[in-house]
Amino acid sequence: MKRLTALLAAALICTGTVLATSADAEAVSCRRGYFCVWTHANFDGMKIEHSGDDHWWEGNMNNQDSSWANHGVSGPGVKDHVKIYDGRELTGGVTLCLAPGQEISYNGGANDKGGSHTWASRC
Ligand SMILES: [Ca+2]
Repeated sequence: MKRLTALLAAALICTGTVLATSADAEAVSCRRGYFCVWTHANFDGMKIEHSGDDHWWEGNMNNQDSSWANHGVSGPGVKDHVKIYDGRELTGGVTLCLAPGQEISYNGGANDKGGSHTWASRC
């Protein structure tokens, strides 16, 4: 049953990715207006929700991030993209940049690398 649920969740996530440009089609559990990070792929494990910047990810998320969702709300002049940096204090280069509505279930290049993030106007 757990496997079936996981498959179903994966299918929903795929659908959500396709429809990511429309704000009402968000599939993963992450509050509107928030950037969410999970310690495991496929939006599993521990989750942290951020409404603002965090330039110092705590030890239980630092270099543990494996999936990400940007549920930021767009608007004129709003910083609705999220840049994740390799190191804390926005150092070490950007490992990922998420557009509003974007959900990433896994990324090998960015996996377990993040140390801080900031909202930005663009990638
Ligand atoms: Ca991880």
